[in-house]
Amino acid sequence: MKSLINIAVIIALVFAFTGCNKPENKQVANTKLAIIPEPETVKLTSGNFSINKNTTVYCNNESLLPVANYFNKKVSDALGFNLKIVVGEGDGINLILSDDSDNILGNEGYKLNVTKKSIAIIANKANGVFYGLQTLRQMLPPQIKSKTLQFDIKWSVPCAEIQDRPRFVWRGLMLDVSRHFFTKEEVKEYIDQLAEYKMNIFHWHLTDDQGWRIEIESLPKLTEKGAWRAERVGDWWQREPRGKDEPTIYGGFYSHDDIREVVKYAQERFVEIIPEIDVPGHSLSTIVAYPEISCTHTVKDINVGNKFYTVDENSLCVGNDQTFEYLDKIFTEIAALFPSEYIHVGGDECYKGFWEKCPKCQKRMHDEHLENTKELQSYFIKRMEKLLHEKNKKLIGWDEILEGGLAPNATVMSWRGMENGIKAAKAGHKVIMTPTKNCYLDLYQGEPSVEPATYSMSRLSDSYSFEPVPEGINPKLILGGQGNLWTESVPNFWHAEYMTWPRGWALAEVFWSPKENRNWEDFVSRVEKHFERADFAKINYAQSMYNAIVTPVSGENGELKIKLDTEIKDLDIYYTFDNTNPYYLSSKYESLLSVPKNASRIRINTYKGEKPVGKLISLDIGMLEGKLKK
Ligand code: TNX
Repeated sequence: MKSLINIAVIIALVFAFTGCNKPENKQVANTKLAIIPEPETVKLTSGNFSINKNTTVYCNNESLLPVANYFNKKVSDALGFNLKIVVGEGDGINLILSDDSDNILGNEGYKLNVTKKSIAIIANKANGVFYGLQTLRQMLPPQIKSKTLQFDIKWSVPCAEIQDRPRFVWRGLMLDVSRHFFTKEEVKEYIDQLAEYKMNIFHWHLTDDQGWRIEIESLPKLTEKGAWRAERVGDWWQREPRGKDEPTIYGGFYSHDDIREVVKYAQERFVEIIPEIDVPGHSLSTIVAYPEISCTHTVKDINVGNKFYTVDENSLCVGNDQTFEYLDKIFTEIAALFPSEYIHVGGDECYKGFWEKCPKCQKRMHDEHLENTKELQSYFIKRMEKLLHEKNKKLIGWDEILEGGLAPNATVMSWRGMENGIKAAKAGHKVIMTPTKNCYLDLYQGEPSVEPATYSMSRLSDSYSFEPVPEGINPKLILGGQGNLWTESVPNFWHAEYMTWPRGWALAEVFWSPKENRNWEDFVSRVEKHFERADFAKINYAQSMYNAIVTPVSGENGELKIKLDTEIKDLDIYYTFDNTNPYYLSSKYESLLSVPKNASRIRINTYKGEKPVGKLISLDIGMLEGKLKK
């Protein structure tokens, strides 16, 4: 008995000395700091470091001056003064490139130590220091974007020890600038926003059927004709094609100087830009400019969002050698403008119907012993890979590039689920996972009746629960993942922000944080704090996670029953069938609802206590009954 007591005493002492009995684990500590993406380890210590007019940023190496300036620019508007920035070290904010590379931190990791006297951010590379500064910014009060001084704020940082590094090397967001055009300034703003959440890849979808957005000096018609279409609003695919004499006034493109400016801006934020030129399908804008590289040579209009697929030709002619001459010109300029290791060549959703009837394509198939048009697409992609290789670039394509045989060194972006990514990885190829269900930022993020029109559903919880590495697959082949914002239904920048955040924050955490640190409820609590930060920063976001989830279900006799739910916890749902708006004194949802006789609508809202937090949802009972029958 005595020896048992001794053992218990020894265990208690060991725990006391190692700090294992501290109530504050890293999860709790970060719930307080609310950093997104969640760092690998966080320990809060006592006290604060205060920033004032005398605070100096010390760089131990001149190469860190740009990141110090970036940090100053971000916080000085809010502070109302500039931080002094010098090379050296002292009591202040120290940015430190470590002499001997720390293997644990790698290329992008950092350590952040905040004491009452000073702050130290230590990393092997400037990237890591940049990410440490992003964490530091999130430990400060929200910073307003504009010269409005935040007088009554205490600019202090809680003392803490953080060690952090990313899980994946590819942490991306894609923006489609073809369906709707986004200005150079907007693109820069988007890049700035993603870098704040430690994302490092901006995939720039530059061409599609609805517009060619990058100047190609050797083929000027691509932007003279391909960048402009008739102006339209309204639901995508329901729009009227351009009228006979209608002017093509909607659009725009980036000049070479614009591109260089954006590339530099991204580099300053450690973001690599992956340009995408979508070929051989999705190429209507190319064909509008140069009909001679299509199969039928018919002159066409840029698509305005009307139905055209399979009717109007939008694939390049693969039988025509001129197509490859043009592509060589295009990719020579692209390769010179973008320093990235990879170039994305699209390859998705290529309609092959015109190839079937084209004598040149048929001859190519005969000469190259290709059995079908899938193999013709594969021939095209393999030729593109060689063409890019000559320009010292590697090829990425959407997962359709697997069809008909994958090019030997291609990297695959898996979008139609994970299966094609798995197939490619099993064949030894590198993969970026971006399945629609989890990563498509153009989909609904909550109850469709209160969201702008789009299709299908990908909620915040779908983004957050995404796991890029499938079981049994070598994790080294999964470079990471990315969120994709297709913009058919995104006509302006504030709506692009609305669609991106907070789902993009969830993806940022999936791609950066250790898998075992992920916790949905904790994430939601941090998202709420980031909503507030975004308000200060004038960044739009969606609060769809507060809206009720409505599901029609079939009762015992096939009658309509209504199930209500919420995506996040601690919300009460109130509803009415009497054509009044719900209030916290209305009926509270407890279990499956039966529809009262003659009820024509159900109205629903969510509350936190007595405060409405969701959007008022009003649904026609007949419509819900109709859904049940489908
Ligand atoms: C599929 S994903 C596409 C895009 C559309 C998107 C809409 C992919 C490679 N192709 O062209 O914009 O769906 O969600």
